Amino acid sequence: MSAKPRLLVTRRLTEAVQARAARDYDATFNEADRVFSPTELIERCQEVDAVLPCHSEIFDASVIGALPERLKIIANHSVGVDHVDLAAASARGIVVTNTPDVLSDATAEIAILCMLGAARRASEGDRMVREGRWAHWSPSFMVGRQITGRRFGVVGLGRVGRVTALRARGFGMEVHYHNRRRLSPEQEMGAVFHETLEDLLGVSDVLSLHCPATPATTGMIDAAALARLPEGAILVNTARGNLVDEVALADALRSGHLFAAGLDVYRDEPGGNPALFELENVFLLPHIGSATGETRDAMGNRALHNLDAFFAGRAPADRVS
Ligand code: 8YV
Repeated sequence: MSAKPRLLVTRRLTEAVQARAARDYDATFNEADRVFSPTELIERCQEVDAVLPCHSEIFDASVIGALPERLKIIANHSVGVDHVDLAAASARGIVVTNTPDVLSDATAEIAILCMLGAARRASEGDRMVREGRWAHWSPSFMVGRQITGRRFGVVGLGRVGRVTALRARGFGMEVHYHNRRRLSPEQEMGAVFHETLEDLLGVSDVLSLHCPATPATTGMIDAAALARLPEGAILVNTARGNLVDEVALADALRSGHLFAAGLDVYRDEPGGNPALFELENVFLLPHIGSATGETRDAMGNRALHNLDAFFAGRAPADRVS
């Protein structure tokens, strides 16, 4: 029997996933769950045939250029792959996979939480009660925005976008979307297609971002885009921080043009943007879109499934490059 492939798992994953990885691979784990520096990441990859990273490990061209010949696959534990330079990986003949589908429900739940948290001033209310500042009540106290029956604009009606749109429809929201290409009627599920982002912005009482971060989408929600949103709109971002110009967002929140924003992702992670912390009308979460036990198990299993296929000589189902 040939030796098991050597695998580096860069972050601590669920017990079930690590047990499966230990059973089927000659696996090295990161029990301390420390984020490796680029130098450490390169060092730890030297003796392995495969790596199973999270979005916290950046495989840019310089890291990929320093990977050993024997390393043939980067099996990501994430749907987003913007932390991997796909062109550099493909030039080196390294296969890259992701974990689509399995995190759509969990991420859609967080998008709805961000929408409601922003619309109904959840952070502000929570802080007030918790800090003992709730000394007053009146009919005009903490009045928020009702989202029922409003227009829900989706940028990127892909897997996560579609589940989120279905959930939004549960609130009687009318779904609009913009994609590079119009979807089939079955995939659209009655959502109204807008050929341009500009058109979508104009009709979005709530705008929810679900597209990948690419050079083309970086900074797409800038000052001009925010200005196109209807007065009192709400921005929800559970995709990637760099889709949004956070300086412009803070301005739009400060001026009141946007009623609020609900964010799970930031340009700088971990940490977020201190300019946003000062504003009452933002609901902020620390990138936990897919953070449920079920989904973490499913993501780990999906990554291992891709590795199993690759080492069995088959095409991994979720190959992105
Ligand atoms: C994950 C994510 O928590 O899958 C993604 O792209 O952003 C998150 O859901 C993270 O990437 C895990 O590596």
